[in-house]
Amino acid sequence: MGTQERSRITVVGGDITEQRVDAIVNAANSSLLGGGGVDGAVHRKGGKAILEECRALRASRYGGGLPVGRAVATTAGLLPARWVIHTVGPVYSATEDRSALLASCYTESLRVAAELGAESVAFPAISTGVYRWPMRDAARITAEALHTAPVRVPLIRVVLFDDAALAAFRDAFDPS
Ligand code: AR6
Repeated sequence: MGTQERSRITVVGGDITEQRVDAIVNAANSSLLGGGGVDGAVHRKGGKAILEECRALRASRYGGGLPVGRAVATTAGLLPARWVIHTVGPVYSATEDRSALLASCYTESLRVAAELGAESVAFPAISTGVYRWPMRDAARITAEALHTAPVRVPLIRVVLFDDAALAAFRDAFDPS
């Protein structure tokens, strides 16, 4: 792949719900019916249209819930983005290596974004909150997944909520 065809990846501090991009990624759970953290903020600020589409997806395609590592899109409701891509991160385990599932959240979300025709997509640090994944390890897995993803979206932005997360992700994406 030529240099000009690579995605441009940026790592910034901020709130995922405020990103003016085509698609933001939600760190959801299998139920698709909301929760805390990013998920809570997305549904709170995005309004009821998102939840209604999530309910419809449960009724049609994901009666058993969205599997870990998969992704599905809905409207972004009142948010500045056009779409929300919901993905389900793995709960961190110290005894079982679930890093392929975490990487899959990123690559599957990019695949869905590309299918939608999104030209920009913003990710939070999936699984590093309620799901307890250690930040530096998550940052390394995320950088690897985004740098080697088979699907290209022109602009990828990783949005970190606090200084420690931002530092960990900056180190992983721009090691020096
Ligand atoms: N913008 C960007 N990052 C944020 C924001 C925000 N508005 N809010 C929190 N973070 P989490 P998970 C950071 O817990 O670990 C929910 O209940 C946060 O500091 O949102 O994948 C779901 O329903 C952390 O670094 O997602 C699931 O049940 C990161 O985003 C479960 O939590 C992810 O934290 C998913 O847990």
